Amino acid sequence: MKPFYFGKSSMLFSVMAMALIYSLTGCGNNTHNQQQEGTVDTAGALVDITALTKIADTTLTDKKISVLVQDSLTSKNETIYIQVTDQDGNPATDAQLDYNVVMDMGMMSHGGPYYPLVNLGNGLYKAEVVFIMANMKDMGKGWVLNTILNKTDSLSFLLPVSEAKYARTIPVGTKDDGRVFVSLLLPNEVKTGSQPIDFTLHRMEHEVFPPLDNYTVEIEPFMPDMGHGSPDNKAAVGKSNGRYSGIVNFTMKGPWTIKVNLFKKGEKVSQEELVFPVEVK
Ligand SMILES: [Cu+2]
Repeated sequence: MKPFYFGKSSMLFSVMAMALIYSLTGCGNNTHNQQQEGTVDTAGALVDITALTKIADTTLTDKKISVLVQDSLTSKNETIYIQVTDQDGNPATDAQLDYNVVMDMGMMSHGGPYYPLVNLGNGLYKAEVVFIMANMKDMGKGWVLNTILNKTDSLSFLLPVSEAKYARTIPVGTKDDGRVFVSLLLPNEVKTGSQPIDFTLHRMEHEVFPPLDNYTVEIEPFMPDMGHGSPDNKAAVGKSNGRYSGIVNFTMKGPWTIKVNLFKKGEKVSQEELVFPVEVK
């Protein structure tokens, strides 16, 4: 990834300098993994909590806060689940939870795009964060998830964010909106055939990363080894909140790339073509 510049950002940290309890486990360390009962409906998609990996938990007075993820966290658009219970593990339904994310790189820190917390009920919350880079060895604490309970108590978790196997969040310069982070939400491996393809777009505005609407994400799937593309693809169009959805058609198995260009009012506005590798199984 190309280097990019972030302004100094100590604001979030000074607000959070209250009860900093770091409950870090390394990548893939599942020793605190704990089975939980039941599935939860998150706007149509069922989440099996028992299939999630707990990467951290900690206790604050009478509450316990756990951080759960699908497998592990990498430098892309990721979903994180936060669970609040009492000391006995019963869901805390009376808690009010907020959060933010900051990357501490030692000499400086910066934020990244994240969506408002979704309350799934039963003390379970869904956070969606775009990790625009991976943690770097010997450079600060890396990504920190700050949770704020009932507007007063702050608990911070170190997040082990490693480099994504295939690039899924790539920055690109644009004509009007400066540097834009383009995140492809496809998994590393997909099946053949026609299927939905989703993106999120965020721009940088000083220290925040607002979602970016009113673009069209043009896609061109391509098999570099064989020199062909595929028919019947549809550009991803906006669904608001920086979310875009289109159709991609992989006509055979093997390594593909998806070339991506950003358009606004029919004009190409991204300064270079982005290339996302996809393994079609
Ligand atoms: Cu960073």
